[in-house]
Amino acid sequence: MAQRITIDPITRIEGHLRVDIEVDGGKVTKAWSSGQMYRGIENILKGRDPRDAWMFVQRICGVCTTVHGLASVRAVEDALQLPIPLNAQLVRNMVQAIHCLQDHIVHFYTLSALDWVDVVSALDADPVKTAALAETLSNWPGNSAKRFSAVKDKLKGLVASGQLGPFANAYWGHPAMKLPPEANLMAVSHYLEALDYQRKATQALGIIGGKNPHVQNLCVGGIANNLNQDNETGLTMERLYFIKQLIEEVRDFIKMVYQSDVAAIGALYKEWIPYGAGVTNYMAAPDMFTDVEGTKGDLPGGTIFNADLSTVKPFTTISDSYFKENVEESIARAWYDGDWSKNPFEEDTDPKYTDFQDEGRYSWMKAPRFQGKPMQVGPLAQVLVGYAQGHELTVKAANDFLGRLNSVAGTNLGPEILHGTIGRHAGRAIRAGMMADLALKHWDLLVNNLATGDYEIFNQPVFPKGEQRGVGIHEAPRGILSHWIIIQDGKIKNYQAVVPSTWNAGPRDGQGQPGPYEASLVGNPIAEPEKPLEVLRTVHSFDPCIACAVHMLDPEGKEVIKVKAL
Ligand code: NFE
Ligand code: MG
Repeated sequence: MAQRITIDPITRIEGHLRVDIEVDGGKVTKAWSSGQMYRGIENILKGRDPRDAWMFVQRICGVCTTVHGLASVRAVEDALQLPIPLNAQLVRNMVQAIHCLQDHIVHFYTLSALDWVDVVSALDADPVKTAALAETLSNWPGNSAKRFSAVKDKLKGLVASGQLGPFANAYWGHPAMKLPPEANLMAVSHYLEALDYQRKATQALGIIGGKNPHVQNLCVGGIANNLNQDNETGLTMERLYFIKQLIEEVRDFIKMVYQSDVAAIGALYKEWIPYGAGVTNYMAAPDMFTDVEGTKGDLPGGTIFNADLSTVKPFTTISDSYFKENVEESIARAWYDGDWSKNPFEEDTDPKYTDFQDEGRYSWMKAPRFQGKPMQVGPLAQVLVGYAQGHELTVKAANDFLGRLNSVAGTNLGPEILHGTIGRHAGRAIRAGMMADLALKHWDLLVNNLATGDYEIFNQPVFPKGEQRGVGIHEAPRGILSHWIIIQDGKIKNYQAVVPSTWNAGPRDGQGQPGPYEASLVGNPIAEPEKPLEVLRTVHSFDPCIACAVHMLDPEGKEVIKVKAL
């Protein structure tokens, strides 16, 4: 008989996600993904000055701190048909890339690695054998027997104290944990090192943005960094070189540690490769533009349907009509008033809570659809649309990664293995390396442009009478983000954010089609229903951010098992 399990909350830090599953015969047979919080930021914006919106919308999230600001200024600039100076484009790109480095490192180590890594088992590891294992993966200086021994001692102390801190509340000793003790010790050591490297990225972003989280250097029409090299308070060469050094250190960590760990975990858990594919329609935004018009992006955008890479359809511009004309959001199964599916320009956000209804409404998230279909978004989508187009940087990064995974696994697998839970981690690790390369490329482009004496940062926005509409598209760490604005006589008339985690975590639509989280869980094995580790693996692989996705707690349900997974 099917057993009902409710996991509420599910995320490790940012917890407004509830997932319900039915388990039958040791496998998930049905799943529901529910956003448990309503914030209404889209409504707060109505009537405000469009130049202020980016400051408000950055508060949608404390994780993807910059992306809503970027999408917002782009939406207003699209509405006004306002170009920005080249320096502004390049500085924004560095903001995007550096933020993404921090975000991907935190996701893997802090938010999801412990679904695969058994911290307690690391206590049984031999530090010398751990160093030998790590040496087969990379020459990272932190991979010494001395360091692994010190980490093991630190861990012993933690366990003896009974105060596990960030290592409390996990499923240690779970039968689905398969890594040998040495791999666990190596990963715990890298978990601790990751804290330093995410801080370096944060520091670089803080210097460019003036503050982190929530950068202060954007504005409609450009950026607010003083680039004139005669002044001492702006983005001087000294600061730029310090930023470059930080990016290089983070790049080395990503390529020598993060990518190796994901390749090793993918190889050592290769029985997991078939799980978690779910929705295999993919979409990514073009981004990291090197021109003022936003037509030449270093990150490729496009769509793929039904896991078939030959269906790839690129979209290339910052204001692509293929994207804008094909997006709708459905509220048929969400806690909003009405029963429609609409283009975001036509939408409203009018909350109407019922209860958690399995066959009715059960989430604060809307259900975004592209040409009526659910789409999976995120680093994997971006890697696949780039790979399918033969995009040079993507193809090289993906092939390098697959080579590393194959060498640990003793296999010869291709990109077809990327559809699924392990594949989403692989996609993110591949993309993190690409973004590190691009951060440095755009640093060079900026410094070379400054060398020509061009210090332009801002074009003045002018708001004509009447109505203007704009869309700001951006490839955030969790996938394609779009902000949709209608301006009337210089004030915001309507504002909608269609967010990566809404694409992935949204509920069923009016046709009953499940969203990507829901579809990805069906068929996952469940070894112990009281400890649904496998559900965490698949959901965490998307990097959930529900604060973003919904922008009150529900009463008790009728579930058989209710667990918290922190
Ligand atoms: Ni709150 Fe975000 C990203 C956005 S949501 S983390 O990346 O937009 O998916
Ligand atoms: Mg929205």
